[in-house]
Amino acid sequence: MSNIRLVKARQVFDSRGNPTLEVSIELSSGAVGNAIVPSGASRGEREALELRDQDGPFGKRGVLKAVEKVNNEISKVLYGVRADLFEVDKLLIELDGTENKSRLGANSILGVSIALARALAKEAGLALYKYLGGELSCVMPVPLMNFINGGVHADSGLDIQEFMIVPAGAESFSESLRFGALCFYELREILKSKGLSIALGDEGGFAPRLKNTKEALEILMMAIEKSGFEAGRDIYIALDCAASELYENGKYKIEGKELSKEELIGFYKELIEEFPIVSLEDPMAEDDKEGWKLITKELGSIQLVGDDLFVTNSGILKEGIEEGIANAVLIKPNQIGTLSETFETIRLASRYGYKSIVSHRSGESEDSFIAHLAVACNCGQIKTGSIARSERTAKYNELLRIEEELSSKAQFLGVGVFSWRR
Ligand code: 2PG
Ligand code: MG
Repeated sequence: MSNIRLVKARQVFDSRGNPTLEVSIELSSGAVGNAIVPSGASRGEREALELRDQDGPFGKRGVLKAVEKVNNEISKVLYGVRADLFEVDKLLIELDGTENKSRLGANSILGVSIALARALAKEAGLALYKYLGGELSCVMPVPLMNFINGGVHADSGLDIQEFMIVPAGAESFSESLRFGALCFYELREILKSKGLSIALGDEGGFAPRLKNTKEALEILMMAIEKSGFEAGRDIYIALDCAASELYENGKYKIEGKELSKEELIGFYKELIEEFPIVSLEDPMAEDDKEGWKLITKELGSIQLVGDDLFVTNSGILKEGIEEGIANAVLIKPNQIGTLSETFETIRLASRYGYKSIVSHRSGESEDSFIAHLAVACNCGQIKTGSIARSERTAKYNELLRIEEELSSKAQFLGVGVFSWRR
């Protein structure tokens, strides 16, 4: 294993036009790795801190301070250090010295962690997913495709943040993308025929002004059927409710009403009865542990995903497992800040029978790292937006390449990924 010869960061732009960090690492073998860090809009309160400038040429949006941290402090400490991913992550965590990486910034640290993984994979002559996961990484993920954008990702007026289709009835990953794409084309036609906007939201889904959750789901169902598929057999539905955004003074503000936790769960129950919903992400607010307990008891037969709730943090996930809340965890490397910790969370989840879903952020780039991560950890699910906008398709396209490379070794779990052994 060689040493680190160069660590360099620069400011680039993400899919929302906001500055973000790109890190390059060069090893003494000459192998080079790059990484662009994503950025979220609806964040969990306990996420590791993303370092942004207070002022400067891009105002509060800039990441020049983070660039400087990498180019000075981090690059000096890492110069000549053995390029061991686990050891380097550990060193950076110690160097930062805070609970939530607020001194160096989770964006600075993650950029280094991913760039190093890429450089090491190159040095080893391996595809990134194989370097990270090993020879037995071969499970292609079921895509959760966000076709209607709401919440803080669009001005559609919809309270629920993400309406996703899940083409789990397909036989392979590429086939599931085909199901998704056909459905997307129909959805565009349906919206056009109703005189609704076909402009895209932050994650590449449509952002039409619709009345409410039910109308959005009905339109999705129409698109599934018009594209020749059967809802509940070929294609299912998943929602990210991002309920922390709806929570105020112990109540949920949704569709002009103020609901108690019991009423909100009642609302979800009705939706699940009417539509083929297999997964609910953040159905309750991150601070509403009672609500989470209740919903896990009542609706735990479907996938209940903690995103803002667990923030990819193994310590927080552990607490949740002990409390018996949720049954799946969303995996976003920038919520925690290093790859070692990301893998630790995935391992913990699987040890306790929780599912993991690898996820993008709403602010993304051409970096397709999460495609490799999803295959490396064999978790069977990825959430990376719609089948439009290059920063989203970059991940799908990379997965198509991986599937081609894996050839007959590729596995696709399909609907099976949503079943639990009880
Ligand atoms: C989410 C994500 C990604 P953001 O809530 O799951 O879809 O959004 O990156 O804005 O947190
Ligand atoms: Mg979420």
